[in-house]
Amino acid sequence: MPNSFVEDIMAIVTARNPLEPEFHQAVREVAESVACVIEKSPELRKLKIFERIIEPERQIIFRVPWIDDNGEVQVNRGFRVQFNSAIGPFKGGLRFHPSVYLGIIKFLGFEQIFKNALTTTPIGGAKGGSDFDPKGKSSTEVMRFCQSFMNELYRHIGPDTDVPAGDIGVGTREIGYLFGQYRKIVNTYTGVLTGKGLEWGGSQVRTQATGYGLVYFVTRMLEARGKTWHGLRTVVSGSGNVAIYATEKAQECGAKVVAVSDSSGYIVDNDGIQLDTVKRIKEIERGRIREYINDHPRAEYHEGWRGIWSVPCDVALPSATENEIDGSAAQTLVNNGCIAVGEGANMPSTPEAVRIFLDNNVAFGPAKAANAGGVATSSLEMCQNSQRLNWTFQEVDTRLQLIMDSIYEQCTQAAEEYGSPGNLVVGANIAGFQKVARAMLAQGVA
Ligand code: NDP
Ligand code: 2IT
Repeated sequence: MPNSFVEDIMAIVTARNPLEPEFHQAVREVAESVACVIEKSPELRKLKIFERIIEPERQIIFRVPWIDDNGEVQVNRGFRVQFNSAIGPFKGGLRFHPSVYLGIIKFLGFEQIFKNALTTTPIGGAKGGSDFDPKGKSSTEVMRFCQSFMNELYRHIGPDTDVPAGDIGVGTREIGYLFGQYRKIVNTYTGVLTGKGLEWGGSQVRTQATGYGLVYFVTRMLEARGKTWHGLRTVVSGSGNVAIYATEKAQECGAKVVAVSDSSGYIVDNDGIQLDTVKRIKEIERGRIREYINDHPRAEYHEGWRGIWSVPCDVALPSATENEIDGSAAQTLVNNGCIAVGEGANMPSTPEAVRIFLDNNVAFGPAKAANAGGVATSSLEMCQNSQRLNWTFQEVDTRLQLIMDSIYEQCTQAAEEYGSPGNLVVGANIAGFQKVARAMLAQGVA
């Protein structure tokens, strides 16, 4: 029965959403985890809760025309997939990257439903973005693009409807341009976006939240095995928002972070990554990670980002992009003695990689639980905007830690209850699904 449930669901998903392998991958994993819940509940099956959950409430695709610095007209494609608002307004990031197409936004929006449910805060799931590539663009080009993007998006969002935020290629600069245009169009100052600057409605800790939250979550995974971060060799992929603040908190906890990367290659520094240098190159100069060795000649730079998983480590924190750890990279990590993997990126491990980690008793923190600190803190930003108050760094950080602890508890308890003790993949999917399913049941076929 559970297998036929999964295959029935996959038949619908693949027929309705052809050529979207990332979306299929995300749905299959959740379906496999929750099959046992659906099996026990004729009501969930009869009312087609899962069949409804895999169909977005609304999908918007729009033209984004803009003029580059040479006076040439450029045309990009914009997306917003409003997946599920059963437990709160749609919420989720915007990604600007040339690889963006509908299937990427759908996989991310689908994951966001369950992640947001786990945060304990009332937010639904959504995702958006564009195939616009911010790399190599001037700030005025990025601004003109963001303004054009918002000229269409504004009519679909609102502080009680849908609240976008950042993701790959969208940070405080882009949120600023988007917010400025929204405010001008609607003539109202509201918390319609999160990840805003601290002086214009942003929350303390939001910049750090995904990376810090990831380390808080992995701390609990390590504790469960009687370990602390102290002295653990750690590899973090990426060198963007998530990677930088995961590195910062891991170092604060006593880990030795020895490698970081970008899409061109990776750095190994056996003296420990000097984070100030990474921040300067990435946050200020918007440069490439290879420039790190100019300041630290004892470090090595290797071309190609995949090789980072061959750097021996105790803990791996994939924090760049989807499917960056395949089966062979996972096996290499296991062979090199890796004891814990915490997913900072969304779906960074392929299904084969996840299987290898679980089969080899590697403590594995799945993305929708481990990286939920970012969106959880976005939700705290929404609270502060509604109250027209700003909480202190300490207050937000304490709430973030409590939320990550709660997510860990929800995952371990659900895994235990449904016969997969210690399997946080199953636990996260079941706990996230149950909250949304209960809300959908209560609200009728809507
Ligand atoms: P950033 O744009 O700040 O950084 C992304 C980093 O990943 C860069 O170092 C980038 O390198 C690298 N990268 C991106 N795409 C690829 C690729 N195809 N191959 C190899 N490396 C790549 O994004 P974030 O740090 O915000 O996001 C990283 C991941 O974390 C994403 O999966 C995102 O969905 C997820 N996430 C982000 C949250 C947030 O709050 N920002 C919250 C939860 C999850 P380069 O500069 O060369 O492109
Ligand atoms: O994937 C994610 O959770 C994010 N990019 C953050 C979304 C948000 O609304 O803060």
